[in-house]
Amino acid sequence: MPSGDATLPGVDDERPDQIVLHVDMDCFYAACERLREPQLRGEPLVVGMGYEPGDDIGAVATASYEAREYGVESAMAISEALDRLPRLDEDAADPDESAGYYRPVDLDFYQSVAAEVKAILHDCADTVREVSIDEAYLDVTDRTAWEVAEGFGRHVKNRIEREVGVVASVGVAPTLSAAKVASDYDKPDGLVVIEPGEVAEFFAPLSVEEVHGVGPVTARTLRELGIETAGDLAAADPHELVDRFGDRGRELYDRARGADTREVTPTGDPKSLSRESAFADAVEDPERKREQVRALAEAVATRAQSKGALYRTIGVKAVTPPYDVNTRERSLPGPIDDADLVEEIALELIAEFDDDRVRKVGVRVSNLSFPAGEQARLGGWDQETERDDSEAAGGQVESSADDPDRSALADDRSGQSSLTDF
Ligand code: TTP
Ligand code: MG
Repeated sequence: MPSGDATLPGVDDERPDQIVLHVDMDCFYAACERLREPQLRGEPLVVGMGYEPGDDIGAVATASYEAREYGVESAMAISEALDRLPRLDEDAADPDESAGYYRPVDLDFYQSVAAEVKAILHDCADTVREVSIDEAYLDVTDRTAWEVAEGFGRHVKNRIEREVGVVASVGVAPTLSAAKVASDYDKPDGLVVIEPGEVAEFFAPLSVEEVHGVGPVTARTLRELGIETAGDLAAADPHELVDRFGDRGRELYDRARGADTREVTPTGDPKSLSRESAFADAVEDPERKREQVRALAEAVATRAQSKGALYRTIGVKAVTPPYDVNTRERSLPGPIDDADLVEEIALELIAEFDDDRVRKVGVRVSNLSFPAGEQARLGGWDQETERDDSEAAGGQVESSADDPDRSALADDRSGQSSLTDF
């Protein structure tokens, strides 16, 4: 154990209540090629983007681990890869031992393999965030426990290998960033579990480059300050880091400590869209409640429209002191996009609480459908992320037994940027 451990600051923003599993496929494109050409297994194999068989143009998309031994890396020019690992003459009677196979990218095929993997992941967890073609986060809190988390991780790995024929590396940890570090730690064919309370210790010996957001330039500056490892960064004076890097300094400090309070928010269509707003003090005046509901109804309807969503159910929420969450909803015969109707129904539903003291009101549309498909929703993200970030910062999110779509609400709030920006 490194001697500095005793002085490491504790990470109080870990989420021991959450079990996150991160999956990242090993040399994914190469693994896909090996599925349909089993003779490529165990061989050095380079998959090239913009590469034509026999040519030397394009860049390396991925290299098998055998090819990486020759110094071939993702994003390297094919011409350079060929210098390091000559192309095998596949027709030769006596193939050269120190040459490798080269194949062009076939994204459609890789996507079909990825879809099979993702189907297994969705079977292994209710909440899955797909990050890229070969990478996803799963919230497996309800499916396992820390005592048996390694076995669960192995189960996921084994299912992928048995049912699809490609190998995944898996990390299990209490936070998303630690789960990602864990899946990368013992690649290929890795399975690493970091238990709650062990995150800071696990991060400590890693080089600063492993801390998300630290590139080569920042790493050099940190080294000049005597900061070589994530542990050094975690033990550094945060004020000094802020002096040197501004707000980013604080962020890097937190990341080095493994602090990460994010939840796994699912990709895909939201199940509901909602807006809520708290009063400074509980309000009895029915007109003030109505005024708030009108504004929220309009905001929700506008957001649904920006996402190209139709809804069939309109609901309200009224939180009464001390903290009772009451929800009412009404379903329509068919899907609609009608801001006036959202307001009208929301006002009728909230009338039941006219005589109650209410500390918070909300409006929600659910039973969503997206007739125009993916494209129509893309424009909604940025606008939504901005607004939702400011709302999330207010800490207004609450959990409640009679609010089954809370995970969908949380998804709305954090938006896409929460993962990619971290
Ligand atoms: P990665 O998961 O980064 O790489 P990998 O799966 O090939 O290897 P590892 O075992 O280290 O996870 O990326 C997934 C796929 O994305 C990869 O197989 C090919 C593609 N890709 C590119 O096309 N260009 C790139 O620069 C990188 C990094 C990946
Ligand atoms: Mg991968």
